[in-house]
Amino acid sequence: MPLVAPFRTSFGVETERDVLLVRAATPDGDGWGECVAMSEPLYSPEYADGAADVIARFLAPRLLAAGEVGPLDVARLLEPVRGHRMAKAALETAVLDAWLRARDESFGSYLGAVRDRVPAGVSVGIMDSIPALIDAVAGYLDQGYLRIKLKIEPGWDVEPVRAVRERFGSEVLLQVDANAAYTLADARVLAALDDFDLLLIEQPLAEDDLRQHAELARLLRTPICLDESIESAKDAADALLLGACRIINVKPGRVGGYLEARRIHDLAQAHGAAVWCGGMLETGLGRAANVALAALPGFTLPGDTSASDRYFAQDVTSPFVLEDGHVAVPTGAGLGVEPLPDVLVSLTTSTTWLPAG
Ligand code: NPQ
Ligand code: MG
Repeated sequence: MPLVAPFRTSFGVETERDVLLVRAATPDGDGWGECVAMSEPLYSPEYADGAADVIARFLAPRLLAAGEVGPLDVARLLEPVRGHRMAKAALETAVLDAWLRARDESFGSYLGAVRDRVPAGVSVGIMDSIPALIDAVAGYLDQGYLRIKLKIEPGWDVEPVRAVRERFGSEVLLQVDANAAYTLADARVLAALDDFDLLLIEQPLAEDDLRQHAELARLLRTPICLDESIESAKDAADALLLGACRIINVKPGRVGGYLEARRIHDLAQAHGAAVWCGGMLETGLGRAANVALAALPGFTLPGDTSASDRYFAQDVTSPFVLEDGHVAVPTGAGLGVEPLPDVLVSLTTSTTWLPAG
């Protein structure tokens, strides 16, 4: 799917989204799951073609051999296969969607949503110049986005943050995301961001730098939020108790699914830590489930739950839109949205059918 504009982060520039969808065909009807792996292993070790391969060869066969499978069975059946959380999440989501549609219950209701709409934030890529960044942020604020996240990297950090604060004022909810681009040796630059009253700094150091994040946290006033480092509820417990972060960006794909994502929510709530729902440039299918998750009570910060048109001119489902800076939680059964058949056909480059038995 072509992106409406190139999206640049500290790990590269993306101009299109390679999307992998899973359809679970069951006697009671279909269910959908979106695998959030990128086309290249730059955000995490998983990548779309690899996820399709591990699903076809190792994961789906375990489910298909298990007979009747409910949503609570999937993680246990796939547990012997190490890693590949994004691939596993797509399968679990497809099974959960089919199961919920058959029961006529929505994702939000099942997960424990307490809101019918969620505040929307937007992630703003690294730009070629400060004026270009100011224009982009102005456009998103005009559309009503309630929180701005600036992507940063060494050389694009203090000055863009200063420029956005000076132009739009101290009231704008503002945060930054480094996608692991710094080391502890950069602590002084990162501490310079303390002057700008940011909500948080997301994943400044490498994903396996939990101890270093705890050390950095002692040098900063701005709360550290972890994204790439948190692959499970166990990781979340370790990070919170180590003092590596005070906030967690919950991405269901990164942690193996919506059920594990909910465990992280519950754990963080018990710990008194805030969570928010991240984004991986999902189509309307993944976005629907994210918005449902973001409606849980512990999701107290706006997420990267943007409208469809932040990324796509034509979404796979009917689009999610911004209303008064919020996105509505779907109320229909399961995800509450389905692929538009013509759009799905026009975008599909390959299909693999994995028969049961
Ligand atoms: C993050 N997302 O929070 C990610 C990273 C990210 C919305 O900032 C293609 C597919 C490009 C997935 C670029 C946001 C991507 C991607 C960035 C995910 O770290
Ligand atoms: Mg991030």
